[in-house]
Amino acid sequence: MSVDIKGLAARLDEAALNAEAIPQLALEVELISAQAYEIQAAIIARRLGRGEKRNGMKMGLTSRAKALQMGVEDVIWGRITDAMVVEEGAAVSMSKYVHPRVEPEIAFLLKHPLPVGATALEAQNAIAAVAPAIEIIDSRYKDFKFSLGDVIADNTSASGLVIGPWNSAIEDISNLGVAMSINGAVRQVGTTAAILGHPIRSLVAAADLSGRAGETLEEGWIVMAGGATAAEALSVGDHIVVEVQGLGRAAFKIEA
Ligand code: 0L1
Ligand code: MG
Repeated sequence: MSVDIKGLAARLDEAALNAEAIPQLALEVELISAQAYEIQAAIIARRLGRGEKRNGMKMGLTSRAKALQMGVEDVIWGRITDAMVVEEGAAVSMSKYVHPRVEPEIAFLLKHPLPVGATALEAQNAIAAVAPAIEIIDSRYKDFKFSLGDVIADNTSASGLVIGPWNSAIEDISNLGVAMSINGAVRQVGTTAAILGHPIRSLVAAADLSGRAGETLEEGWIVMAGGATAAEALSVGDHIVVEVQGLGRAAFKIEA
C-alpha cells in the first residue's frame, strides 16, 4: 500500500511544533518499520530545512522496564538535532510539549566515526567522553498511545536531551547506579546494566542501525544510549535530577 510519507511527516512535525496531540497514524494506515523510518527521516529533513543541525542519534526501548512500560519489544532509534538540546540546569517551558516524560540515560560523545559492523572494542575506542543524561520524550500522539510504526515515525518520541558533565576518564560503564529524582523524591533507580545488558551494546547497535540507514555515526555526534529505567511524567514546577554513579548529575526544571 502506498503511504504519503511527506504528508504524514508534516502532520507529525506540525504536532511537535504546535505541541498538540494528534490521533495515531495506525488508525488510518498500518506502517511497516521501513515506511515509519522514512517518515522519521522526512521530519528531520523538515527540521534541517528550518536551520537545525543534526548532532546525533538516540536508542529507544533498550531496557526491559521501557519495553514493558510501552508494550513494544523491539529496539528502535531516532535522530537528534541541536535544537533538542536543553542546557543543563535550565528551566524549560511546559508549553513546548504535549505530555512530556523523562528517563535517565547516559550519553556518548564520539571522537571518530563509527561504521556498521563495529565491534564492542571499536565502539569503546570511539568514545571521547560519557555523560549522565536525561531524555525528554514527548509522544505527539493522543494519550501517549502508539503502535511500533507510529512511534518510529514520530522520531521515537525524541523531544529533548539534557547532558551533564562529560567524563573522558571513565573506563567501566557496565554497571553504574542510576537514580532519577523529581522535586527531591527518588522516583526511579536502576543501573546502566539495564541498557541492553551493557551500554556499549547500545552504541554497537546504534552504529549498525544508523549506518544501515546510510547515516554513519559521525565524529562529534552524541549518542543517547537509551533509558536505564521506566520513564516518569512531568508537571509544571518539577525539578528533575538524574545521577549516575561515577559520572555526576544532569538536571533541569519545567516551568509554566
Ligand atoms: O527513548 C525511548 O526509549 C522512547 C522510545 C519511544 C517510546 C516512548 O515514547 O516511551
Ligand atoms: Mg530514551
